[in-house]
Amino acid sequence: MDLVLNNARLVTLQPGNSGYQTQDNQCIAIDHGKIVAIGTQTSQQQAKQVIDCEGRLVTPGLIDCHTHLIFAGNRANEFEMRLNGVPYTEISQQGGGILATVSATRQASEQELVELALPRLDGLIRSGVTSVEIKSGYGLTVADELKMLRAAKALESQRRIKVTTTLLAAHAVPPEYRDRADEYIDLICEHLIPVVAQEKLATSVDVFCESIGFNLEQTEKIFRCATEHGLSVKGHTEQLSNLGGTALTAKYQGLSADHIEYLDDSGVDALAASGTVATLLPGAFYFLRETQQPPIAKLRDKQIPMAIATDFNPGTSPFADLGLMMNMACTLFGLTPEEALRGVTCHAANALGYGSERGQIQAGYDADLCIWNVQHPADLSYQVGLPRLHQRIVNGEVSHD
Ligand code: DI6
Ligand code: FE
Repeated sequence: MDLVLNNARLVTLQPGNSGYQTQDNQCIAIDHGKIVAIGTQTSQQQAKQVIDCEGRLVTPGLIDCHTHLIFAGNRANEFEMRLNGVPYTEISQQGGGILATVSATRQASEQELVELALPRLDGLIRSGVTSVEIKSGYGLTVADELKMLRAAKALESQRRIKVTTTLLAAHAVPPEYRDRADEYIDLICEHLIPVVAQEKLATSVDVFCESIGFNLEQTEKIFRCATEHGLSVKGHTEQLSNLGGTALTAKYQGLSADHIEYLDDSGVDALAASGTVATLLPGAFYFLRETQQPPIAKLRDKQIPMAIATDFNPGTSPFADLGLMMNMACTLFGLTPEEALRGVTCHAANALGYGSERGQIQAGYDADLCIWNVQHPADLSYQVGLPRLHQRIVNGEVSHD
């Protein structure tokens, strides 16, 4: 045995459990990066390393299933503009917004992008994140999108963290393709998705399906192409208006539909039928001072898994703290702290296609764990900004990041 955790207060988040089902005095045995046994006693004499958790709470490592961590530049000026009364859509139409970050990101080298991302990643790590999804989408050329994906992957060699990458070339129409969005979609389908699939630079493809992004027809073209190349799909859908992107994502067995403030009943039904995860991004809701609430009661009623993520990005969610998002999911959307914890563990794992490997404490699962300096699991949603993480374990290795 490589590692044994003793005297842990466990919240396993195994399916079927309702309530936290907290269990005290538990041991977890870990070998070759995987959890091999859970119980009240294990054969710890043979373990190479033993950690006494001293009764601390142990949960699965947290999973941030939606971020835009790689970018250059800063948009504090737009924050100021918005508070002086200019709406986000207008800033974006004037070449600000996403396109402002695109021009800064194009000028940065892959190495510079890695350096800029590290402090953001460290924020997430301090909040207990062991797996993070990172999207491209600020390059919008073949070369710059590939550069972003490579920079995202390179973070794995800098910190003890698992990175999942998503191609979001359809994030905005690049300035060179102004009024020629369909040609840009063709470029993505013909020259980007095949390379990304071939070089395994991403496992899924995302589209910003919105009036200021791409319409349903363009979104479907990308989804069809991604599927043909063996990549999963995801959507930024129903964030600012209801276009039907969520139902389209569900039609392509999407891993997740994200934002969904404007989701209607038919969109909820489509999610229920496909098993697609509903990812809530309360940071963007809060930062844009949105008032339209995602349809939480209906999602709950249909037992649609709800994930929670930071959406970390320079324009609409500059918050590198997944615990803060758990708190916001509770205070702004009315999730229970238990739903919030499932949202950043088992449901977030499903949103990345890792539902049978990560996000739960179960034999056979990856040994990605957090040991917390808190007593009750609700504390993880209740408190913000306190140094409550005691230790993080990724693939059975204790992290000292
Ligand atoms: N929706 C968002 O909230 C972010 N992207 C998206 O499609 C915003 C990204 C940005 O403003 O830079
Ligand atoms: Fe996003």
